[in-house]
Amino acid sequence: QHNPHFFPNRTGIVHLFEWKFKDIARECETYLSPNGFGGVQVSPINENAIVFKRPWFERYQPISYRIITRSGDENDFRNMVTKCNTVGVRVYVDIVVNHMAAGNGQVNGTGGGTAFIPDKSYPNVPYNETHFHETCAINDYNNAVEVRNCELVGLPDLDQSLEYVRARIVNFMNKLIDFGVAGFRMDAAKHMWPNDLSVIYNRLNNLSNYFATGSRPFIYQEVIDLGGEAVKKTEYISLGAVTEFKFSLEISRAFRGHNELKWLKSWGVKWGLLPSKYSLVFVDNHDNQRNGAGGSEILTYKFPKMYVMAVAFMLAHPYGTPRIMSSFFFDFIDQGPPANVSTEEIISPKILSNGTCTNGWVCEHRWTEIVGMIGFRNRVRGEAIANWWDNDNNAIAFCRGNKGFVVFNNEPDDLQLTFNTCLSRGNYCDVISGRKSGNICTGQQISVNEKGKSVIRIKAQSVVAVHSGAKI
Ligand code: ARE
Ligand code: CA
Repeated sequence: QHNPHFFPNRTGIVHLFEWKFKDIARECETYLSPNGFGGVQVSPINENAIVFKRPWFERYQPISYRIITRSGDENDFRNMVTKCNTVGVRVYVDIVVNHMAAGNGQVNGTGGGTAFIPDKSYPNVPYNETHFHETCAINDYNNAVEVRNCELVGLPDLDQSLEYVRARIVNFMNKLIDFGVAGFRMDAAKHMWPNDLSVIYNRLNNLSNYFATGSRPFIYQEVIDLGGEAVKKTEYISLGAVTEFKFSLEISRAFRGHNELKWLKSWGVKWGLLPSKYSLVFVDNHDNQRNGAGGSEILTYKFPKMYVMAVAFMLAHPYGTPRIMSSFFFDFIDQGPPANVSTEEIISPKILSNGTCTNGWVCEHRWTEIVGMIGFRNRVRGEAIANWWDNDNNAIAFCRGNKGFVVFNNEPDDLQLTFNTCLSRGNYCDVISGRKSGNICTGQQISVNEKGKSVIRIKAQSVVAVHSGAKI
């Protein structure tokens, strides 16, 4: 359950946060597949509570396991999964089963269902109060029992030790597996007992016929462990991968200039990160781009220069399974996705002729630098880091075998030096400032001599990356 099942020569999971299924299907066909992305993570797909002003977080308040949200219905979801798989892009679903919706009285769902919260009654599952833990609040993260059996921000807490609850969860997840999903993000896994999760995961079907016979679903569990709490990320790694929030924090700190880049030479387990195969990595996610774990250190689209460097490093370095955040613009924390003010329908991203998005969507995954580094990662797969170089401060460079070379300059001034690129003689397109288009580079061109050397100029706070797939 640690294998993401990417198609060959593909990598990276793009979180198309709050996108509609129809738009995701089109994105798989027209952009993600042709550009080598491995898969997409979709926002929770099951019926959720309609919360006043439609904040993004309402998707984390389940009303039932029927597939119907502002992203679309079951039919839209199935079509999307089929289309994405057909063009070689996998689908991972965000699964919210630690809890159900909160509220004061009756709450309405996105599929026309209702719940009556004071009785913990969710008739469209159905769940009643016997399926939940006693009401208590999580205040003390040093108490594992409280973290697992009390309520996360007041959300009624399901008891996954009960056979009835396990069966509801397994049935929901198996239905999605049979539709063709490749795996799941397990929301709030920290708040569920590893043993209960183990029973649930073991009852999941093998993946559908889009996958090799006997394939198990990829599972990545949301366990925020920055140290110093009762629940440890290592409790979950035998069950599946874990979201490595320490990666997000440390990489953000480094590229913010709060820790010299030269230290990244030992990036990986020496930094207290999980072994690579257990580690789902990202610069920011939908929570910490707003607040929460890591807080103000976390780099996001709001700091484009530093953000691009951090994402480029994540993709250039072989550690972990990378996830790219694809956001909508927001001014305040609770702000929901772009939507029609009267119908509250989500507005589709519009793609401009230069390939970037508008209508309120950031589409980080379409930034030249980020998609260029997806191409880099695919090209250098299996090649070790070689020829590490640094200036003893905030400029670093390395090769990936003899297939790729990358240099990061987080100094206040431009840098010009002769580098050993490990590449064969020829001209290469920098995939950060542009791309290879036919026989020309739309950005900077890098000439490598017969000794593998090249004089490269790297602007302050930027990256240059070349690989054998972008040779002209
Ligand atoms: C909303 C309101 C609350 C209200 C509640 C119930 O904001 O004020 O009480 O509804 O009415 C998301 C939002 C929440 C939102 C919730 C439900 O972030 O604000 O509550 O949806 O709509 C902990 C958990 C971790 C969790 C984070 C947010 O361990 O699992 O808190 N992350 C996931 C998702 C979230 C989602 C949920 C879980 C709930 O990614 O998007 O919440 O499904 C330290 C600890 C961490 C802790 C963190 C909190 O770092 O180590 O464990 O994370 O602090 O910042
Ligand atoms: Ca719980």
